[in-house]
Amino acid sequence: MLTSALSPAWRRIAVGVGLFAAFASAAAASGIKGAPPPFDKGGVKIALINYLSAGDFFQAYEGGAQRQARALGIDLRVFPGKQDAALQRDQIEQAINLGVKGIIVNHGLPESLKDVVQKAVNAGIKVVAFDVDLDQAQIPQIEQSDKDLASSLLNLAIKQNGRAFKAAYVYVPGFAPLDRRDAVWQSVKKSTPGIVEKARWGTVDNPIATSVAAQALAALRAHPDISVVFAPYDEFARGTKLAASELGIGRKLKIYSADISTSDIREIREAGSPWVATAATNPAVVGAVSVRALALSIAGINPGRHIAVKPTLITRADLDRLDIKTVEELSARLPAFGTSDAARAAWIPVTH
Ligand code: SR1
Repeated sequence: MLTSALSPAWRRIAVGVGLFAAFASAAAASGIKGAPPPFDKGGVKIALINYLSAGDFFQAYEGGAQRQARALGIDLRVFPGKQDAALQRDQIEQAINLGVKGIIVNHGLPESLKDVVQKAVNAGIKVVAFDVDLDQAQIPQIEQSDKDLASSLLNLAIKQNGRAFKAAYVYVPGFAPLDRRDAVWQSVKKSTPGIVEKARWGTVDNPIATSVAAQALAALRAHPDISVVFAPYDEFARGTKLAASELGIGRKLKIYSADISTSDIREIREAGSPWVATAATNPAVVGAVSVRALALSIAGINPGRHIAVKPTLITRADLDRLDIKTVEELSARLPAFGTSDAARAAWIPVTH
């Protein structure tokens, strides 16, 4: 809208906002002193192309990426994920046409991405991938050490429930982090035959937690002897917890999950909650690491083929003991959760 079409008061606000935007982009355009090209000049354009955007994890991931991009004077274009492989391909094409210097691919289906990502690489665009294995040597892979994440949860489950219990498992194949966590679940079941998987469910249909709850309700009703649920994605835990509360079995069930957000902390600490532990990174840190890894690549510095952000095992007892109510409080109490050493360089101002 033209400012001349506005009332004088709104015109002053619009001019103010315009001046702020112009000032901010001038600051970004001026670049970072001492940084390698093109960051010395600023205004570097990159794209974040998501497969999934809904839910606390992905919102916080995007927030962390935005903050790190701003600190680097990067113009970050975010493409929302709608769990639509064709749309994600199309968005990569759009990013190529926009003339971006780099692309972060956040989740997705490898088979539908490989050729279009190769097209970007051939065009000289740097690519990093978070939680999707694009199987290309020049593409750094970022992950949350899913093996450690799942192992720490299952070791705790065995410590708290013994080596023999009836379990349920929440899983959807085809997502790299869930597949890596699944490999650990399979191996633990093999080495601990007393753990019997009585039921399995899982869906990523939106809204995920509600869809999972409908499945969990039927399975838990059919198998009242289940005492442990391994649900390594927070949306899976939320759905299972909803079903347990509907059935009034919250106090005899223990849910072990992954991921954390402020609302997850509330759910874990709720009186009688079956959600007893989660293994998680701070998703904002993972978003920031993704941007830093891409910035290094664009600057011609190899950030490494595999970049891992280490998860922390967080129990309800820890949260209660430290009286932690938010992710920010958790980051302040546990520095290893609030920041990462991955993909750093002296010229990169670190936000997380
Ligand atoms: C559907 S995949 C969900 C997982 O992706 C991220 O890695 C989060 O940790 C979440 O658990």
